[in-house]
Amino acid sequence: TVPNQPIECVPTVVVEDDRTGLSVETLKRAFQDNLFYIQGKFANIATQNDYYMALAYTVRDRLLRRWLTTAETHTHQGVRTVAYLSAEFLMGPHLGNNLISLGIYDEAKQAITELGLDFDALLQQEEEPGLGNGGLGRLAACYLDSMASLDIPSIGYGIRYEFGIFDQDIRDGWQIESTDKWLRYGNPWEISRPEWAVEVKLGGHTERYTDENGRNRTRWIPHEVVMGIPYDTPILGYKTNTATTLRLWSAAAAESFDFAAFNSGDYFRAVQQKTVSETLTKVLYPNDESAQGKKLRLAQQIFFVSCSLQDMMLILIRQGIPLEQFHEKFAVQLNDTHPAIAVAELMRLLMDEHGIEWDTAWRITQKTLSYTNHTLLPEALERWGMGLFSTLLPRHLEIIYEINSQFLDDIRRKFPNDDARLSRMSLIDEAGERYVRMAHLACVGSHAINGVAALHSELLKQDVLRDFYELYPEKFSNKTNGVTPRRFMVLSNPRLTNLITSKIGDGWIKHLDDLRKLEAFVEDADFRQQWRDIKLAIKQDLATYIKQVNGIDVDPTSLFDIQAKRIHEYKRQHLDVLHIITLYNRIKANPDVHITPRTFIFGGKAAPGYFMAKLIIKLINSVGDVVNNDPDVRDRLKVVFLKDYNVKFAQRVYPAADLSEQISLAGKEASGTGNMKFSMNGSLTIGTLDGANVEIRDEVGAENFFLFGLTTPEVYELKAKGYNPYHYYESNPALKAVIDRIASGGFSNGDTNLFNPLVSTLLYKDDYLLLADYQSYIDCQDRVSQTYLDQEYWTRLSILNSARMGKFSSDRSIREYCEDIWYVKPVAVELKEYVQAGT
Ligand code: CJB
Repeated sequence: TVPNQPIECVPTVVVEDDRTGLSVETLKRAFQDNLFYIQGKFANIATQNDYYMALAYTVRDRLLRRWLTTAETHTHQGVRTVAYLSAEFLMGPHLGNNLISLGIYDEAKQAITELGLDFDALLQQEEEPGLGNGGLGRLAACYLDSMASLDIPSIGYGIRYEFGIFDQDIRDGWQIESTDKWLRYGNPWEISRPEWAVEVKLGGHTERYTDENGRNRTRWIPHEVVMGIPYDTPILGYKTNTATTLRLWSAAAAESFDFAAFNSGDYFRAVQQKTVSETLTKVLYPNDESAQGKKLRLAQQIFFVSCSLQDMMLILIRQGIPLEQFHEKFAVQLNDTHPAIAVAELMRLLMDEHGIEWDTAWRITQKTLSYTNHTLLPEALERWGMGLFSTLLPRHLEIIYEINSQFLDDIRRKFPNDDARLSRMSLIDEAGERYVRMAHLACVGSHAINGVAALHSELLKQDVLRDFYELYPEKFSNKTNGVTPRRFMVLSNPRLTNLITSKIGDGWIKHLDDLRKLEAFVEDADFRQQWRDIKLAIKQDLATYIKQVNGIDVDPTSLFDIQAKRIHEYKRQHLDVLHIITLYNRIKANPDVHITPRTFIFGGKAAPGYFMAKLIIKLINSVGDVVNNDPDVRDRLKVVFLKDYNVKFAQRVYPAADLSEQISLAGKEASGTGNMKFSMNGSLTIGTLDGANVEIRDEVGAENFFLFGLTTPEVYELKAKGYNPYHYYESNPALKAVIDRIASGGFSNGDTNLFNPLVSTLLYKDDYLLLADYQSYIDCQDRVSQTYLDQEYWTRLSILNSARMGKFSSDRSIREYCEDIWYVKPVAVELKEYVQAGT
């Protein structure tokens, strides 16, 4: 028999056994069994990781029947499936989430505790798969959770990076990066499927030939062929039988050995090719919101896109479905432009590999693909230098030229004599060095284009994609981001979850709009007290952690003011710092001044090559060193930078916030999703009218949101008339004192050089208008401090914030994608009875 041919046999698994049973007793037996048979350890030598693995396998066993039945159901019903293509999936730890989805969190906890082990420590043991940078990758993960929970046939396709986002340490206030060896101790959640490997071509040249039917065809003779091996992870929906798949591709050499070199005795050269191929999926590029144009990055993109499209085709071919029906069977979502090469690759596969004519292939491609834009920042818009592109993807370039030629003809018909428009819209940037514009390719090749918050989608239409909107207004829509309440409330905030559920039942976990029912309890003083007690207890836990890790004492009754996200100038962590120094200056001017005690907490990674972002981290830590240790401050202010912020850690941080900082310059943050996670957990927001903040404020009510700063039109106007940051510095004494304290070495032991790049950027450039927004921010922060003094009032606002966050469930987002873009409907998965052994 051929190894990858399925062989039918009689199922012999019994109805309920140690691999499926959900009772505490069964879980205990299964755990001990796995420790012995899978980890191969007696308890006396087992490590914490062995115990974690034993529990993970216990849980995975319980997913498998749902997982396989889901795949079988979707195949048999021949339904349309969503394929979510993303270069990043920031999944976070799987164990706790799967326990919640299975509904056996408490049973597992009891089983592990009765065996004398620390359940929480086992959850913490999981090394999270950090296969993403920030919001974009985490959104993909939330969407997988929602698609599974809503029974939507779906599959996530991405890259199995051997090293995910770097681990961050802080030394002497600076960020230090180290490699993230997440696979070091094994990954119990994935199953590799080498029998479904596919080949990806790179480099080389193309040739024309005439096929047996006399048609002119093109053949690609690659320089190199790399294998893609799929690794599958189950994604179980919340309290449903649907378990979908995250399929990540790992690169391997097509031939383990170059036999010619091997036979000539050059063993090392023979093995070298293997190393080169495997480099492809070695490491995640750690740049968020910036495109670098590196060859390896383009190779990663074509690699996972080609693997995924070939995989979809094989799924159809195995079922005897003609590829002319590709778009009826798959809706392929492009998560930003990272997978946009799919436009050319789908065309190539359909035409060159499967003999479909151009016009049919183009119709299939456009009906299949849709594109989500995630950013307005010009530096994040991907374009590839022509030299690089033609060397790596010669055939794709030919296809792109042909698409472009037809596309430009189309524009000429609709907008005659408008050469400026043609050059603005062309898929090729011809001004100076030539580039392929990936966002343009995605727009032309897709039937739908969306932004990720109402404001962002409007700005796309008015600005970045304006020409495309004028050409195809019908393609554009908005799909405001959402986040999963399973991970970011139920799993990360069990205390609040229990309180909410005790009042309104647990329906809200799947229907987040039900949180509105909490409004009925706002005037209930007992309820408010319970709400406050829970927040305080969570803050106490974080304070303990901060003491352990940072060695800083923080007061859990102080206002926890948190900014946690990637470090970026447009996100303006340094505006937050200007506020801290303003308060510090007030204390230095008068130590007895009234100050609402605050703990300023920051978390986030800077791209390793982003100097200014790294300097902002250094500034936060330097200000902390001074403020935390100045006796005049009398512990009223504390500044803490939490290192190595990731999903696992974020789950502890969101529930602990009183105040969430969402202070990007208006018009810069596409949506934000941390803003939603904080607010769901009862923190109030201080924010600008940017991204989804606008909609959050609409939902929670203007009176429950601390708004400050310029609006987007005001930003445009100010920039148009010529922005001069120095003017704000000169004319505002408090601001001047803050900047002067930094510039004069007040946080650098007198060194006036250290922060000079930051100071001079602010004074003479200030692209993100910190100085323009400074006074408005400080006034707003003063209102925050005042409001916090009235704890009863603050608690009301906190409850209302949670209660009104229903819109921001990723379930709502996914329903909108299903209805407007994918045309995919839920499919119920029924678990069949197992056949008893021997029957
Ligand atoms: N985003 O995380 C990234 N990386 C990028 O390269 C571009 C955008 C973020 O995507 C999130 C999900 O849509 C947005 O909420 C966020 O505003 C955006 O910065």
